[in-house]
Amino acid sequence: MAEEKGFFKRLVSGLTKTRDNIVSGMDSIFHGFSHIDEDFYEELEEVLIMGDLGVQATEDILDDLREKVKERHIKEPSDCRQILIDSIKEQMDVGETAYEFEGRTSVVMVVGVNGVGKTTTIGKLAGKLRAQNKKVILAAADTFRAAAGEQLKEWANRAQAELIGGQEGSDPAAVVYDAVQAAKARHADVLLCDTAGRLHNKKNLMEELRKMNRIIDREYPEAFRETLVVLDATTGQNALQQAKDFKDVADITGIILTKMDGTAKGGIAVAIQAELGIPVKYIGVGETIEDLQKFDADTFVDALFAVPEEKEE
Ligand SMILES: Nc1nc2c(ncn2[C@@H]2O[C@H](COP(=O)(O)OP(=O)(O)OP(=O)(O)O)[C@@H](O)[C@H]2O)c(=O)[nH]1
Ligand SMILES: [Mg+2]
Repeated sequence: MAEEKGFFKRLVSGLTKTRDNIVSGMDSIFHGFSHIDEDFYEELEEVLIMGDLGVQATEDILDDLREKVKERHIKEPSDCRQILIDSIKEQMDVGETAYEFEGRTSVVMVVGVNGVGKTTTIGKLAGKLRAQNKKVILAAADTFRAAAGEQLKEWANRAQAELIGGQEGSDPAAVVYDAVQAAKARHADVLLCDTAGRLHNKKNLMEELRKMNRIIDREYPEAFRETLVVLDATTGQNALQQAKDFKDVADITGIILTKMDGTAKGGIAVAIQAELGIPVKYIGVGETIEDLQKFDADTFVDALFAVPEEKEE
């Protein structure tokens, strides 16, 4: 329980900039308007859009609010606050978020454009799984960038996981092949595959992903599969577009939003779940091995709208 409380506190503090960006704007509308009219809705819309909740989610949230205001004969703008909170939660509901791979023999492909935090996230995930006493193998299938293998090796050491790598410029699919054989031979619980964020072009990158997937399908059909897209929360709406691009070529099972610490654009978590229907499974809240947390939409919204302690009376 104490740990849970600490976790929530860290989330509340990590969301400070997003809160300043969205919630304080909303609160000034709730307090600044004496009645609910078109201007009120328009200003709310602006705050939600500026807060990176996305056009789709914003419209749905406001439609829902209008309906409830009518139904419940609400007159006070401040009475809209809780309705809005509930409505955001409802928008983000993508059903039960599954972490089945953590308890199965699984292969987790981690994809995303360059610099979003794939390698770091794999290191953190490996740390989490090792803490549960799982046997973890990391595949350094980013053979494109010179230092990528070294970087993953450091994380493997930190997390005490095994690493399978290849020469720079070698075929990433061959690395995946070797890693799968190693995972089978050594009875690994989870194989985490790091991939390149940048190849010669986007088509190339997507082709490479397909190829790796085919190899895992063929060589390791009994493994439970997970494909996670890593997105950098600080890039706001760009992150949403990246998720859509990957969704077109791969069977994406979840999203990891990194760099949630210190960004004002945390609202993108709402847009992603509402518009893509793909669960955000983890969020990155810093650069160390502990800075990866499971994501729960309700907790996220509660933390976003929480009154930070120093502001409490
Ligand atoms: N503040 C913060 N920084 C992060 C987080 N996740 C990753 N980073 C930092 O982001 C930078 C890029 O991370 P990488 O893990 O190298 O990203 P990548 O996607 O593997 O990059 P490429 O291999 O070049 O495609 C590093 O400096 C990380 O420390 C996070 O949750 N919070
Ligand atoms: Mg990397």
